[in-house]
Amino acid sequence: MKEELAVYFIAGTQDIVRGTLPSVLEEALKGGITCFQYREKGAGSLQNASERKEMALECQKLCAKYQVPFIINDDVVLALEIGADGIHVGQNDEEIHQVIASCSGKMKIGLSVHSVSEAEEAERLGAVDYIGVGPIFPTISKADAEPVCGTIILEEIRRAGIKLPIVGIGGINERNSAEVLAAGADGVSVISAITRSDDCQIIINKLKDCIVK
Ligand code: TZP
Ligand code: MG
Repeated sequence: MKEELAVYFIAGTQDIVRGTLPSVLEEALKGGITCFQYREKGAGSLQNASERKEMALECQKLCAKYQVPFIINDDVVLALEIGADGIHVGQNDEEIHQVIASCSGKMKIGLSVHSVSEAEEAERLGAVDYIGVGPIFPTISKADAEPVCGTIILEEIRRAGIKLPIVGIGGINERNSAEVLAAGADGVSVISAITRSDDCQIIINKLKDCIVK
């Protein structure tokens, strides 16, 4: 799992400023992302269930072509229906025990946490495969984001002995990713660093270079 978290791209229709989600995703896959999460959420997102499913299937197909895990954000029914590689939920999404009951053994389970105690609870559950921690830095991509926690939270979670794979999220780019990894994350998840770059291949290479091998 840790290797798959290295450069974890997240996007939905609402994040695309140039081109289409499939075209941006394929560029990112060519550039070497290690994981993709389809997150259709907030202003500008697809609202129609069949359009979302169609988009999910198109993204899933692209990920399969490049052998990159395809994860769905906060939609257990869709994830099960199309056989996604994983489901990711936040603290205010579908209840984690319910997600585990429906998805454990069928796909990876990711959970967002914003504190040491939430990270400890995630580990205690024994069925969460990785945690997303953030927002590490201010983000332009999530209107209802929790307060910024800084890289210190990663150090605190590691100091508490949490062994779960960690991916940092929120305002991460090629200039600050080394700091996120040094603080204890196994990888970085990004939206705008890729969707708003002129050349995502260069950005992805830089993000990959920060991973200590
Ligand atoms: N959860 C916490 S911050 C965030 C999400 C989904 C958005 C991250 O986007 P960006 O553009 O990489 O800051
Ligand atoms: Mg949420």
